[in-house]
Amino acid sequence: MAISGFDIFLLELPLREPFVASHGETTVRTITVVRVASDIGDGWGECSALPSATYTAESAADSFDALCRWMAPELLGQPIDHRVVRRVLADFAERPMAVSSLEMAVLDAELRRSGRSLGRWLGVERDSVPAGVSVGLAPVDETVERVVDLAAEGYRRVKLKIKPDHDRALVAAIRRRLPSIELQVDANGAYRPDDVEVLLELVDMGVDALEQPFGTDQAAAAADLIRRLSGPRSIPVVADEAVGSLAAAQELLDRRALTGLSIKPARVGGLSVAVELHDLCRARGLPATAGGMLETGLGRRALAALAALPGFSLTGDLSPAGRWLAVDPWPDLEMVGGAIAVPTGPGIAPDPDPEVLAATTVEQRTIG
Ligand code: OSB
Ligand code: MG
Repeated sequence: MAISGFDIFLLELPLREPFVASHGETTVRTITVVRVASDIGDGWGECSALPSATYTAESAADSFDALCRWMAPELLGQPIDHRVVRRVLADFAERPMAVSSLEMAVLDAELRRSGRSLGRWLGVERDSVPAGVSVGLAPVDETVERVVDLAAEGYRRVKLKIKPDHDRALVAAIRRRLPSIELQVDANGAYRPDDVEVLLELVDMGVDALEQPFGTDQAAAAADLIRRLSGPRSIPVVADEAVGSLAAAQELLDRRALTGLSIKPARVGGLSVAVELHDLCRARGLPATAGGMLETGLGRRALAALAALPGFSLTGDLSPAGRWLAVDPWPDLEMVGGAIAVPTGPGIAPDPDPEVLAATTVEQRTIG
């Protein structure tokens, strides 16, 4: 029951439309995926690091390199047990997305072997989750039309990317056209502490949650904003890139610098840490939201299962992978009636299509 090897792939997947946020623009989704081989069978994991190291310090190509050189070799001969991955790779805390991919691959192999789905392993009770969509930065008129179309497709929640001077007019226009859609805004850290008045105005305009308004080193500004959002204005201030671990979440909680958490399995070091963060949120009564990373159908399936846990009270970035990816080796999730079914097949996802995988692979390495 030991790990015998890995195949590590760097893929280039074209996007349907550029994804623009204040941390940069993505047009081709370079992404690293891993396949683990063992005597109980194979499993697949996704390293969701973005093409460039702008959102967090990890990037797809750099992760590919680290996985091949240092991380996968550490696991050769180890038992095929996802808990071992976390323990053996404890020194790679600076590379949570790469660790996450290896944990996912090993967990997938274990679940496939026992015929269980990820949802069953997590113990979820819901069989579907509401669909939500993230909308990149674009001119206001264009964004409004885009959001109206997405709402007509059935999405229950929209998360608008905002930045200074691209906020009030946008939120006002969306609220005029869609008075009751669940509306979150995500600044990816673009505001400065003295922009707090603008953020309060957005809340008064009917924003339901504010994601990462300030930089990751601006906990005091987040705490100040939270203090000023009392009473009817007390919407969640959601931390995204500021929380890369359980310890980071705990510290921000102690400083009263978050009142909601975006949980992305990759960003926090894997599905098992994501579950621990979910449990922390539940214990503290904090709303959680399942955050997307422009994943393939593989990563998106993991997210759909995770989002079915009871603490995810804010709708997540739960759109099919095809919302962004024009080409994807994995079969996609489907949105039906504004909801996405929690996958029920064995493991985390079915195998990728070998032809699409080969056609999109730009580098491949075998370890072991
Ligand atoms: O800040 O939430 C973010 C995607 C990549 C990196 C950061 C973020 C995002 C999203 C989610 O907004 C988009 C999606 O996967 O649908
Ligand atoms: Mg975000």
